Amino acid sequence: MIIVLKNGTTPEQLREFSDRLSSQYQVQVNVWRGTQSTVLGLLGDTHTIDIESVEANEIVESVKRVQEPYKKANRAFHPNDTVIPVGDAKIGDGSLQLIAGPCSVESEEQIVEIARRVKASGATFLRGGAFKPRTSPYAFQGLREEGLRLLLEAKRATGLPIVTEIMSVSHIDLFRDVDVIQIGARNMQNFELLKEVGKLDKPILLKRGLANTIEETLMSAEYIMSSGNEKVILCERGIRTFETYTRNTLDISAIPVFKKLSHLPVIVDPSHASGIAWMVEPLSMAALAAGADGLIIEVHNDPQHARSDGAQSITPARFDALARKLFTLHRAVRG
Ligand SMILES: [Mn+2]
Repeated sequence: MIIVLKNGTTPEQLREFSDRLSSQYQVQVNVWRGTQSTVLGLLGDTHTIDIESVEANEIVESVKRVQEPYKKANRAFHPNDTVIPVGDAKIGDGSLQLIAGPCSVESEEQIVEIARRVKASGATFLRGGAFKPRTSPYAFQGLREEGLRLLLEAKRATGLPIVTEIMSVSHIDLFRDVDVIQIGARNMQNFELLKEVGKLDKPILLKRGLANTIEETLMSAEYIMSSGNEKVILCERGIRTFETYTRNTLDISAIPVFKKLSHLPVIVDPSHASGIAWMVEPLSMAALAAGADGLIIEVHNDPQHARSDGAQSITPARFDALARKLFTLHRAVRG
């Protein structure tokens, strides 16, 4: 971290300020005195330094971080890829993980049938929403506890581990048998929720917010990890841009950037990124080619009558054809 001091800072002010920094934080303070200005270079663990409080000091002209503000999620401190085992699957070990299932759990027949079909096509996880974050309070809100129960039925029937979204800290106990807890895009910066799931010993699929930067996403991962849970899976699901043809714009460039900056696995959601069923295939192929560890895809046995996100859901038959292409592409790009 580099701190530029204002002209006219007295030697006493400088000494007092640098003593305070080195005693308050685990840092070494180096001072360069120029003819025009004085610059401090802070070496050591600068992650816990609150830039705004440093900037508020009357002798400080400007502050610049030269290191990322996240540590546990940072590849610089953890060069090897993080691999997260769930049942027989390993997320992040170079294998292709396919998480598939309906937007919402609607009935036992629906979720069990879809689970059987996607498993036969090579899916390694079943997704399904029980608690649904909907834009309208009048839209279907999910089957809630009953939805979780039906997901567990589908898991018993197929052996597929389940991925489902949590929306409230008050629901944590209900999620004890869920294999992977999803934090949805709208809750990416619900910091109290992040801290609570950070106390669990369970993988967390953290979706990037629709208007959040890559660094903000990594800071949300840092919240979970700094609370004790290092099993975080990043998920790129499209961001809001000026384009209106697609529901969101899939940020393909986020995939290699996440991989460069962090050691955490990256999953891509082409369904919510596009909002259009026919785009799921090309976006899935692009994401895999760009280095994603897996995909989370909405599959419905009757998309026209789906209670949510029917327009972006593909049928089990289409998922089967897509999975074949993806496994072929995976062999080609990963050797
Ligand atoms: Mn959905």
